[in-house]
Amino acid sequence: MKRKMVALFLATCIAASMTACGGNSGASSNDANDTAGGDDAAGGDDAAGGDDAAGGDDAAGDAAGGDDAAGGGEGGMITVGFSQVGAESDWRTANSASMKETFSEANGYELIFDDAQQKQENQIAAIRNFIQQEVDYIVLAPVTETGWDTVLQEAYDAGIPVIIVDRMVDISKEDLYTAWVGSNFQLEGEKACAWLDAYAQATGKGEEQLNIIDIQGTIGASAQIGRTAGLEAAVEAHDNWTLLEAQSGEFTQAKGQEVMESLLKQHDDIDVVYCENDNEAFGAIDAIEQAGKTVGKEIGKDILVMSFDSTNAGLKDVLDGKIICNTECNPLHGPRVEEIIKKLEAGEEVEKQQFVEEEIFAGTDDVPSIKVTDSEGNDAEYPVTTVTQEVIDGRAY
Ligand code: GYE
Repeated sequence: MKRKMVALFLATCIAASMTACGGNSGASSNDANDTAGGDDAAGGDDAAGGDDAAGGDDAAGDAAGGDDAAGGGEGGMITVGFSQVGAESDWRTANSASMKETFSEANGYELIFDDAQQKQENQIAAIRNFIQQEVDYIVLAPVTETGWDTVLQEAYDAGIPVIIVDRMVDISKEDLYTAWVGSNFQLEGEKACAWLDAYAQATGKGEEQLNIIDIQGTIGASAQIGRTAGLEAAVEAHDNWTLLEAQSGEFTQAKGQEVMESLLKQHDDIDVVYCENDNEAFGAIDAIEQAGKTVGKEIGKDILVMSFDSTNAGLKDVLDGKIICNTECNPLHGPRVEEIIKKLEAGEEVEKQQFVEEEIFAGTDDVPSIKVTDSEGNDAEYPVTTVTQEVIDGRAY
């Protein structure tokens, strides 16, 4: 709607005088797409009214980004097209709920929510659809990191700011998205492994052989890449840790169970199962128990199940002694994305990348805190929360 006004404005300018409104002048100074810097001429911003021939119409690109709205524009709603990965996990459900709650009509938004059922081709189609509908913002929770250049270029050429949420994109030009907000997945993996190391030491098992299984997330998703990398680095750093197998459970309970069932048939010496999310852990626990083995906290006797997300159901399993350590991944991104949009609407700068702070939970109090060394060699200390019913009740997801 707003974009049409911009098109009109441009058309009028063009008819009147090319010099009066060339380049970046006039309607826009939207930081979101300012980086467009004029190369959107190639992209043909037809959506803005077929006037791209009029030469370097980055004004169209810029303005389309929403700055013309300047606080809600003509009293209209802000339209947000959200391409969601799917509904594969409890985390995802909480994430979708957060987005829907935030981008409600009552809050002044029209949300076009698209569930891609874990398929990138569906996400690409959804984004093209959003471009066609001339939404004010595109929000993308990408299934995997690669394969986004073409469609994000299309959004960019149409002048629509793209906000990436949760997993990251791996693209050739950083300008193709405006901002990203999500978790530091590698840090999550490092925290989990630091906990395992400290726990083994604290229980006098630091020197024992640990055979580990990694039930990975969707291959190529940032959450998988980071968590797997964190584990691989820790295995590398411990002579007595062995990674027996790494297989994808696709972040689902069903696949987590299936993978665990088959790995239990191949290995009778598994000490630790490192599940890359809660739902995989639920499936793995079922498989372990059905195979007549125990999940628990005693190294050498039980199979220790580790997990990520710290959803309510995941923490309940920690309380019940089934998951030993659960590293938080916070899904409540709705308000964070809204904050970015509000800043863009106000013409303010936004951070290109924003990491969310997260906790770590355990079923024992043997390890009160963990230390993780970052890539620059700095040590950071994180307290470990022992799960109680009160802790679970006090959480929003
Ligand atoms: O951990 C998992 C979900 O990308 C952080 O995706 C997200 C992950 C989350 O399916 O449960």
